[in-house]
Amino acid sequence: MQASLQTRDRLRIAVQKSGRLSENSQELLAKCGLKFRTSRDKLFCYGESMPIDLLLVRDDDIPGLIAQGVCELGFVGQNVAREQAMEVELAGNKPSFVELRELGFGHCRLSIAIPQEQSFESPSVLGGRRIATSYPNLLQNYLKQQSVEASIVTLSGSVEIAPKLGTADLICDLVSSGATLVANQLKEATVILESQAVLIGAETNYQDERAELIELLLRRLDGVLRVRESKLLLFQISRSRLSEAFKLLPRGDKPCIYQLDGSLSNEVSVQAVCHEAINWKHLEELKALGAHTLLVLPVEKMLS
Ligand code: PRT
Ligand code: ZN
Repeated sequence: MQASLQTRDRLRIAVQKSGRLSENSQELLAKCGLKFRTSRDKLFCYGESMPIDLLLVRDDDIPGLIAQGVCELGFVGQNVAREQAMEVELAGNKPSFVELRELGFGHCRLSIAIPQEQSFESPSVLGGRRIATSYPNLLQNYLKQQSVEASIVTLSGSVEIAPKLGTADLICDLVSSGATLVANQLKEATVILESQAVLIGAETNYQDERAELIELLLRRLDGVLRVRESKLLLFQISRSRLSEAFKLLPRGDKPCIYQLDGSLSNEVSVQAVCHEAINWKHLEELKALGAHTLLVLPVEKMLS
């Protein structure tokens, strides 16, 4: 029987054991109030604060573990999630996981890169070339969309040295700072996927405790993700300037207004939770409107 069909009263989340996503993934779970006891084999960590356990695995294995029902949720790069979903789709099937939340870390792009001395006027220059990649399905889909025929050389690693070795003419690989491309005399020609870490999960309606645990975790995660950029802005201003002041505020919740010194004063105190960065310019513009006693405070937790 498929593991997801068995009833279970604990949830399992898979995260990358060691690599670029490990630290941020575990930090995010800690902020959601999850604590784990590390086991000796360091593969399975028992959840101590909630019935949620952790699996530490290779990132590429995470979508498969969800598909098999070994775990319910996982943290992976969109590059991995989309590549594996595309493989299933190109075979005419439906992927067995969905992207639930973008997590705001692990940003990179999957790009086609060409030797520095070459030019890239349009995707048609890829026609008939050999492209090395670890993302054959995303690349195949891109080439199909562009109506370009090229040959895909699938490699599991060290893609960037393929042109130097003569095993391919150009590459399709992940780029973040671009330093690796420069070091290999390559340049970014076109981006085929903008990627960041995502939470993925099975498209299953669990009939046991797991349904409630997923809902609870998503609610906490949403709170943590919102809080990351959020700040509480406090200031005092004349009531007559309020509508102008509101136009200057970064995106956020509806501000609360408090009357100062009883009903005689025209001054009000404003309290606004902003979900975008508040910079000096915002404060200076508010001050120019007559606002004073401006305070920007960090928000630690939020539950809406
Ligand atoms: O062992 P395991 O299979 O779990 O790890 P891994 O080696 O497959 O993955 P890892 O840890 O390298 O990357 C995990 C995830 O981090 C990726 O799937 C991406 O979602 C994300 N990520 C973000 C990156 C990069 N940035 C990145 N720069 N993954 C890889 N790179 C590599 C890229 O492949 C290239 O070799 O870094 C090099 C380019 O970096 P720049 O800065 O020189 O452009
Ligand atoms: Zn990997």
